[in-house]
Amino acid sequence: NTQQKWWHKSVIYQIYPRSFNDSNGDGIGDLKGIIQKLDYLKKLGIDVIWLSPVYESPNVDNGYDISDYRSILSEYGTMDDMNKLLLESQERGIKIIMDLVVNHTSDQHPWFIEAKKRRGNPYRDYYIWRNPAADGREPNELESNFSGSAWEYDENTDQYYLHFYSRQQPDLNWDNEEMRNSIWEMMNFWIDKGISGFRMDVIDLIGKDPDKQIKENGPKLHDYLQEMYRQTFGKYDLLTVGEAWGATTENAKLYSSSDRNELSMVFQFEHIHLDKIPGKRRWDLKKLELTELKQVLSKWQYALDQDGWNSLFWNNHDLPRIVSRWGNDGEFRVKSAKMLATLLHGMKGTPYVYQGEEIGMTNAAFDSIDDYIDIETQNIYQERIKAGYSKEEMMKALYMKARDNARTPMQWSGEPGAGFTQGQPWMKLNPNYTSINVEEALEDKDSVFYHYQKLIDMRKHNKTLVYGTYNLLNPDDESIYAYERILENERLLIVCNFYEDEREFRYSAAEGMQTKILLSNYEDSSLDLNIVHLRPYEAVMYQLS
Ligand code: TEU
Ligand code: CA
Repeated sequence: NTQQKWWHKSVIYQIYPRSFNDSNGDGIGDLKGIIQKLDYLKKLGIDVIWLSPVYESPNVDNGYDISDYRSILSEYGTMDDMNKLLLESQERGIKIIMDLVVNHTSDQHPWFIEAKKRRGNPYRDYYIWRNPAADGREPNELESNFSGSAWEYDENTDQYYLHFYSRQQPDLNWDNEEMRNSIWEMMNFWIDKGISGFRMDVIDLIGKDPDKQIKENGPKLHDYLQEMYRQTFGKYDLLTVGEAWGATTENAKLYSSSDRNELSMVFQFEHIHLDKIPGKRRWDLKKLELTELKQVLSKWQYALDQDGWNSLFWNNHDLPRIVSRWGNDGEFRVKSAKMLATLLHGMKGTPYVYQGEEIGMTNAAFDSIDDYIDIETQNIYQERIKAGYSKEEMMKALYMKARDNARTPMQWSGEPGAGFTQGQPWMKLNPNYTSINVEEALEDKDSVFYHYQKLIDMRKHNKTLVYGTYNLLNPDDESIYAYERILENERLLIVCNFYEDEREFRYSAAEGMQTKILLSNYEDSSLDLNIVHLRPYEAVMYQLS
């Protein structure tokens, strides 16, 4: 990478506002609550906040259904609070990127309210309308990602409209130039406020071609992104990250090569799908294999080494907690959370930390379907119970995969309300807040928090960590993930044991080099690389020079 960018060495922290910190006791996180925690984030050392949606919204999908892009949901505060958040973050050297949800709007957005009025309405073509099929049914077989058909019938105008998410989230028609111009204006409004970039929700869907049943990676996708670049952020030095469930290493270069003028990077999800039975949905689980994780992550590291840029993440507001998935959320919670952090933050790319990950928060495991709030979860549960699945197997799948696993309120302390709220939290707390919380973590020098703090700090000073070339070792080893990062004469060696028993690792390429331990989750990790006995979930980062 010839051209260095500020976001190459940044670490980004995702805030899901509803569950982060409640300042006024109504049980809902808010902007003032975020401002109160900026010093905490400063202490953690992150450079950028990605703020999940805080815009006006009926909250069918917790803010991913926006009814006004230019105002703040009153539950979260006011535009004054938003301005204050930008200012106070800036004072602490923290940048803010906003969530850009422009594949769809809320059905309460004025554009859609207009569009629904009659076929000739000037906003009609902002959305995607089709006549019923000959038998009066849906125009085609396209399915919504939230279960059922992607088409909703509108009786008033006798047409169907498209929605890849809930029917309260109609898809925008990106082929309409006026619509695109409205989006550019809105983006420039936020850029003018001083934000540092955008995380772009399901951006790989905007080039859709519904008549050919093409959802992801449609023919016009990259044209639209290049137009967006020219019309909005291209003039500035901003960070843009596109959510792209359909990304492959090939099209990731289309998005993120610097000479293509599109995005800084994308979120790809191949490593997230490793527990999914191929061809089935993500609720149909298979066993995780470490060799597959190595294969996928390494493929991405190699592919974008010279061209493009990777984002690195384990978690977000849609995914289960990583310690409950690849780690161990019981006896070895702390060790495995640190191991997983070391593995990810040792790689080349921009790391993302999702709120609570830095203290090793775990999945929720609610006993009752009624405790799950997420629309996706409620829909899949109903759909599958109807289709004959048992309650037990569905609850098990939810425990592993429900998005609410990531959305339980942030655990700040062991007090009632977990220090998140003085009132009744909008969503049930994970009962383990009494022992897993920020207050405890800050008091314990061996906590997961301080491990993240070190990793985040290292990226600011260690060029090899930022730009070193990645090289996988022992691809077939089923329990140890080991790799090198190489830059000129310096080398980092990262060795991670994924299991709760002892394993051996041998490394012969250190001959004649000085070996130093930069970071470990045990106090006395071996310095002799000829044969390293790794204890449960042991993770060591060595520096060789
Ligand atoms: O997510 C995209 C998305 O497809 C996921 O919701 C996916 O359906 C699920 O998590 C895993 O299969 C984005 C947002 O991150 C999500 O919160 C929104 O619900 C969705 O878009 C619609 O805006
Ligand atoms: Ca509140």
